[in-house]
Amino acid sequence: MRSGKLDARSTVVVGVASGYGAGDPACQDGPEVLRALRFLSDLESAGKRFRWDEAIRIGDLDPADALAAVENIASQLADRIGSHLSRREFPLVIGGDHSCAIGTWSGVKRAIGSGRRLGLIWIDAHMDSHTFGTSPSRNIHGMPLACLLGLGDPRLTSICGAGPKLMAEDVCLIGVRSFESEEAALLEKLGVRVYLMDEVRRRGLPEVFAEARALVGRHTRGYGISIDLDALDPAEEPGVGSPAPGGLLCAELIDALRQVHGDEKLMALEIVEYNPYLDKNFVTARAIHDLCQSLLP
Ligand SMILES: [Mn+2]
Repeated sequence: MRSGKLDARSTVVVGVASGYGAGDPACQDGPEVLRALRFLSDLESAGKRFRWDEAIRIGDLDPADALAAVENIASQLADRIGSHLSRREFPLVIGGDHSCAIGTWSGVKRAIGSGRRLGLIWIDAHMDSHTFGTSPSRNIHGMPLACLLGLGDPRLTSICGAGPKLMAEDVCLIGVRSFESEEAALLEKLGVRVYLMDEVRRRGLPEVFAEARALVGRHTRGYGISIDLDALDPAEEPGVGSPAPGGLLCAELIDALRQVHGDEKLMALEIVEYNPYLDKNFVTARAIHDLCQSLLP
């Protein structure tokens, strides 16, 4: 095991019981199912310091008001992330749909301070870079990256204060293969590096991932990793919110994440869009466990 400051930190899992940003809310039950399976708690027996936090829920809000629900979840999650980081705990966020990323990374950005920059590796079949102006579905889980870059509904871009939480040159996407032209145009205009699945296949994930890490670490205090499980190939991993054929293999992503183990610049990890109702024999639940095991301190 490599040494590094991160090895001293214990991991706290924050489950986000929210599918309000998705067309189908099934992902909201993902954290509860994973907790009941005790897959993640088993990491303790591998010598990792580990605990589950109480799950984040909307309480008495009207779940039909998706924007209010996502805003509420993001705000709670950002506060929770801030308190964990202040205790030097390593936050592992388990979604829920991907709209929770607005809360996770806004919270990390606030915690590292206004004068410092945050990098982010976004591993996803999609770009998640819509706004209400461009999204055909209007589902907010297609918008979190745009929000974090400062574009979108003010109720979502002003979590933890107005303004972008990420600068375009500190962000990259890996594994993309399903997107709308407006999203691609937005990311290109901003200058965000996108590693489409074709490029990953051509160069291999280890090389692409190493380059991505260098990119998000170059001008930043630290960086995060956000994994949408639909980045993985649905032929292997059925339990995801929006399957898209031709994705990453779980084993190659695990190998890539091993590069990160012990990296003190890794601020938090997020794994989202687990749909337990589409999972078969908990194979995708097991994949989440294995992904976490590969890089957690
Ligand atoms: Mn996503």
